[in-house]
Amino acid sequence: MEDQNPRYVSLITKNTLALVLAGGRGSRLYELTNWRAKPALYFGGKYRIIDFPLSNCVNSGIRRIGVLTQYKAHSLVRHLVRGWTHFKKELGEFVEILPASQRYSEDWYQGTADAIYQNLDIIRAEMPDYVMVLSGDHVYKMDYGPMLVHHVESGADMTVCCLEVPVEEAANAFGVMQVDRNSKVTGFQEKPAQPAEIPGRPGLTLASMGNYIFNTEFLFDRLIKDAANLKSSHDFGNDIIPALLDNFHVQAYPFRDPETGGMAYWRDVGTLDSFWLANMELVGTVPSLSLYDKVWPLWTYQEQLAPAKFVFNRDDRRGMAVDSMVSGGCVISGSQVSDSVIFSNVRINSYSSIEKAVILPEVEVGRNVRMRNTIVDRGCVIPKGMVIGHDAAQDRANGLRVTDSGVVLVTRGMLGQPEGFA
Ligand code: ADQ
Ligand code: ADP
Repeated sequence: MEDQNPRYVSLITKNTLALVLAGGRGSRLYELTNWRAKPALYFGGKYRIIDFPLSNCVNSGIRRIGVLTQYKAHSLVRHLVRGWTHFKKELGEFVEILPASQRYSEDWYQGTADAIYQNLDIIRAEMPDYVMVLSGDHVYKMDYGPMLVHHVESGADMTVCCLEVPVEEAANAFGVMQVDRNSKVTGFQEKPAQPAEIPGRPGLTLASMGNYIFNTEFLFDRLIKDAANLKSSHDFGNDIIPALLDNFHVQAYPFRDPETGGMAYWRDVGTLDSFWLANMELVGTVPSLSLYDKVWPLWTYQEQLAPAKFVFNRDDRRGMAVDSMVSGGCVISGSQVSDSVIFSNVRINSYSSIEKAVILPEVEVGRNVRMRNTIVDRGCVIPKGMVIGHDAAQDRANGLRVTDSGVVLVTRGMLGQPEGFA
């Protein structure tokens, strides 16, 4: 097909409207998502999670994009307005913010399907051939073009993007599905306690990534029927997909690494441990996610900042960062940083030692601080001499959150510092 018409993929992506679901809290991130939705959470030194699906859209040639917001949207909206709303409407490109605004009923968005339902008029105004519903919660690089082509060529009514994950990771966390030899979905369970294994692939199950493609008319029909169903929780995974399997064609699209054909990089970063670990992976010598890939640039909002500066103290030979990423506006002065991800405008003062830390923007670390295995939320001032991540009992006594595997979270609230500044 592609040989016959070299513009085939671009014709499909051009006729696609992407709707990114960005209203979820991500409750297993605890205080990190007390004041921001999970898609607004910082990741990788200068990005927010939402930048990944949005960059994927733009790089895939899908340039009509709506972002559906609800929970604690201020930080997300501010980021989108600053970084993502410069598209040219006259070229048929836009990123529009679609907050829950009670247009169809008195309610805020209920489930994910209701969030789309409440924007039917906006879809209708665009009238794309295909609607791509994307989760705004995950970190990955994916060309959506091949998935759209797969959808069109399979003749499906709907396509669900999936990947193989270990059964224990999927249990109670992901929708899982069964497929026939043509990748047609034959069974779907939302967050089962015991996900079914893939035949011949022990220990693995086929999980939904929460990314869907619908033929537009079909989506309208299903959402209108679902809205009238009083028993429905109006959620794609719980209600819409399971109800389709008997009478409609739901196709599975396996997301694989485009170069190796093997397991693709995809991180849910839904817990403090996985958020910390996914950031730590980035500072490894050859990380499985490259942020330096010119073929698949990752876009974000970026403030104009001075270069990161390192002030070396010749007496005790400190004032450097190794195996780390350090963003603009940072000053690392007379202190030692290793295996860490340091976001913009962070100050680290003399005699401190920082190991395996993820430090969000505008943090100030006082002198003589010892910190490891820690996530520091934006705007914290770490008092001089504080020791974090060396003794869990002490951390807890200091009011910090320590996970079972020993990752420590520090927020302004925990330090008794004012939280309400933007
Ligand atoms: P979950 O991620 O648990 O499962 P959900 O909490 O509904 O599902 O979130 C899906 C996406 O929608 C997220 O991006 C979230 O931010 C957003 N969202 C949630 N509620 C919203 C609302 N009211 N308005 C707007 N956006 C909202 C889903 C699927 C599973 C699949 C996993 C993959 O249901 O089948 O395996 O995603 O993570
Ligand atoms: P981000 O770092 O994600 O940009 P902020 O830390 O600025 O987010 O917080 C997001 C929003 O929540 C801002 O409007 C901020 O003022 C508000 N906020 C944060 N903490 C509090 C708090 N404790 N009380 C009231 N509002 C808060």
